[in-house]
Amino acid sequence: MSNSRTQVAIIGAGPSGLLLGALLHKAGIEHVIIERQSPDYVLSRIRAGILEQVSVDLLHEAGVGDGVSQGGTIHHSIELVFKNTRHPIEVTKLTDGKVVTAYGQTEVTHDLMKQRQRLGLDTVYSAADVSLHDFDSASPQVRYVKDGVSHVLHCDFIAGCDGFHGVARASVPKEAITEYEKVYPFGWLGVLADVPPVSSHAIVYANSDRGFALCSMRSMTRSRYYVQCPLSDKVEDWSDQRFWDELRKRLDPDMAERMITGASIEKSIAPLRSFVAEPMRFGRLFLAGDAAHIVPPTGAKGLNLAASDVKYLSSALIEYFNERSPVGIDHYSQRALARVWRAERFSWWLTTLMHRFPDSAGFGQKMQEAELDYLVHSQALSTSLAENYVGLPLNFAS
Ligand code: FAS
Ligand code: PHB
Repeated sequence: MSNSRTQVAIIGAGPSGLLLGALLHKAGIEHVIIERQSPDYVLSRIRAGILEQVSVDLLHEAGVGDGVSQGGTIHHSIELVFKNTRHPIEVTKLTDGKVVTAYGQTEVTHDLMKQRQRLGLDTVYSAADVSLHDFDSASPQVRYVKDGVSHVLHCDFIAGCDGFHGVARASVPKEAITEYEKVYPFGWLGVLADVPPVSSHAIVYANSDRGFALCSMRSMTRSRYYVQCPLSDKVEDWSDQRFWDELRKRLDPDMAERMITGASIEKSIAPLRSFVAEPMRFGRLFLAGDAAHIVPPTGAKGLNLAASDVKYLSSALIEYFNERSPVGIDHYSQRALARVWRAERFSWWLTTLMHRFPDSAGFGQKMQEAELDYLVHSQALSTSLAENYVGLPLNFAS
């Protein structure tokens, strides 16, 4: 049994854990990241693609902003397709200049991992049997097995950045936590392909009576597309040809015509859910990112919420260690949840508006089309969509 000590033990080397580690290191706070998968496995998961300005600013603050500056694509609008017609929503004009940046989560994770390697920071990959102990005391610890050797990491705080299926939230006594959940009756089939994006200036969201579709990008030569599919579908049910044909049927004729198709380099089906665990602090254990909440990816909020949690949590821990003030850590949960619930609302609203629900044929479809028609002609509703899409400020009246 090997014993060691640090100030903050971070569980999970996804975007939340890596970003938190980078910000704590910059403030001179010792930390160790414990990750159950290998680096390659973490990088193999294809997920988010859109960064709010708050997230881009945080990457610069963490010292890894070069990647998004050089490889990101700034967008000033999004496009909504319904009744076979495409409508731009000028988010930048509607929000006095705010933008979103298309830059994949894989790239964000890679940038943060490279920085950690360069700085020689302590990251334990392929850690097995990770368990959390005594986080309701002043001496919490994390235990894990690495290459057959048992380790005990003594720490002052534990950050649960281990995602929806992680061990951190699962370690909290049931009576101490309240979970809110909505599971949607469909999934997203996502395809990554090395073809130029059909729309490189705006993400396209399509509501069709066949179901939802989304056209995104990772670069000018790599595209990311999704179609809504039944939860019973398996990836092997969808050949590339079937995917491209279905995607085209859900877009307007002009975009369908211009679509450049090619072999998929990644294809996966993700379920959609809304989930929030309250509170996000349990003694010396804090939850951040997907460990605490999940949004349906329609609003492109998952990764961005993880980033804002990490901003709040890193500031709170820095205040505790460097100024010996508990104010930040005492307010972390309340502060993070205020922004989480705003993003949950927006993601639920856009998902409900854009997807075909089993019981929403006929009248339900007409209601969606009527709301979309009102939206694209209403400055007020378009502004509401725009200000949520670009991301609410970190400090907002709540
Ligand atoms: P992550 O889940 O990314 O990272 C958690 C890490 O903890 C993982 O590396 C995991 O291996 C590790 N871990 C888990 N259990 C552990 C244990 N017991 N011990 C140690 N380590 C452990 N968001 C969008 O905005 N747009 C999208 O299109 C989008 N698509 C998504 C598709 C899928 C299939 C999923 C699951 C999520 C998607 N998301 C999307 C949301 C996603 O981007 C998350 O918001 C983002 O990954 C959150 O980052 P983390 O909080 O770091 O959690
Ligand atoms: C993506 O690029 O993967 C993406 C973009 C916007 C979304 C969801 C996913 O709303």
